[in-house]
Amino acid sequence: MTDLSERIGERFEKMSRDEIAEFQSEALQTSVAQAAKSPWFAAKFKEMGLEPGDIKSRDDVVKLPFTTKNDLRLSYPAQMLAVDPTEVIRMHTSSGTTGKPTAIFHTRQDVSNWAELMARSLYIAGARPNDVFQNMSGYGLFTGGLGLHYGAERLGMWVIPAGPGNTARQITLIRDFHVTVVHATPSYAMHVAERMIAEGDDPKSLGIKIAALGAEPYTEEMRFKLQDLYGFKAMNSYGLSEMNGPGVAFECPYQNGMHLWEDSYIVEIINPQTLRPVPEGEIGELVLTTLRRAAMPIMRYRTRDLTRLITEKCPCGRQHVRIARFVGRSDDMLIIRGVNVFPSQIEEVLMRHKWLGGNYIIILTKAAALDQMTIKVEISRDGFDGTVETLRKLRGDLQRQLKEQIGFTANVEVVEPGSLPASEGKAKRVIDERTAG
Ligand code: DLL
Repeated sequence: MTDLSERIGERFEKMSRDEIAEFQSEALQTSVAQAAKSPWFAAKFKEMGLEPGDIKSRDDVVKLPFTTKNDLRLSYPAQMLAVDPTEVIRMHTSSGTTGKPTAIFHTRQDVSNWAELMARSLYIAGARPNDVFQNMSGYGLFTGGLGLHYGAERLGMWVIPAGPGNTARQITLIRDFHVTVVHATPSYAMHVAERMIAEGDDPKSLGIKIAALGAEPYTEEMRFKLQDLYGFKAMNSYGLSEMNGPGVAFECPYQNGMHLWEDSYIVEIINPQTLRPVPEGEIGELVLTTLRRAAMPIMRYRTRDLTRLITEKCPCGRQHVRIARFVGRSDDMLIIRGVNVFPSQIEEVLMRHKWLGGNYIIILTKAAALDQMTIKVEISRDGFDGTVETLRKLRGDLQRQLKEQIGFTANVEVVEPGSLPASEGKAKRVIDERTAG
């Protein structure tokens, strides 16, 4: 398999809307028949009185049952396995920090399809075989390591499997091997930049051209800040272990939403309360059905991730539908004094300020039965002029802008650079110290 167009699955990448619809209808029938081979879906379909043959086109996806994270936990370890165990060559687990892990299985063909999706994703972001790629993601059960690794190799780049952490070594490797494409979480990319600045170094001097950034929510403002610091193009990258991992949706150079690979997933956006589709273009919960996975097909997986579809034509010419930057997860929504707040709304305000760095945390407490929110944010080493006057003005501005954004007053503490816990993987932004009741 030497031809680049074959390696990235160009025939899928270039599909027209009609071709996508036709392909999906076929692939859904195969995927449902395959799912029915697993004890979990066999029982589920039986309970619903559904025969795989009832699914005749992609529109019939609505007849299928939803699958939730809890279903995956209940099916642990292998109730959703749809092939003979000897056909499995890899498993991953999701990074959930609470409860039982959820295991996802892959056949050789599944791993190959995933590598193709990942290679295609990196390709549309602008990466080419002559690039040098450094993967700063955790290897192991987390999919950001091997997922990106296989994709980058499939594309044909020179791959450095650096893994996360050890920031000094990351910087040396990037420099010594003229790395042009990196992959990291946005919070870790920010940490590396701030470390360099603290040491009198300039992230721009690294010469990185493209950064694939994902695995956690981040705002457009955070993207701008990172692009400014490094001089690279920051490309949003989305995926989740249940749907393989990275490589579900990726940005093209127009950076106007992520193309979701519809040859591999059927996408729906639903209202999480009513479970009905939202009107086109409105924000709702992303629901995905696998089309090209044999070991573990998953029907209508409720991701909990909130986004909207962008159906206007993309100037890049690709016709796979785009999803907008995530607002957050339905389970990330904070309820503070009865007001619904997403951490991303706070990040948006913070990242607009040139005097502030990229690291912050939100602490929730209770005082006299009233919710209190304290935001600790690091000052920027190069942006801040060091005067008390500036600091006072900054706090005042932040408090006012946050009030406009979220509707109540938050305490803002501007802290020393490097004083908040640094992130190597997914950043933990919210500490909720409110006790129930
Ligand atoms: O984070 C897969 C991945 C690895 C994606 C590397 C991109 C890059 P999980 O650990 O299962 O898988 O976490 C999936 O992370 O449901 C979202 O809530 C969140 N997430 C992932 N990418 C983005 C993104 C990997 N670009 C969960 N924007 C998902 C916002 C994201 N949230």
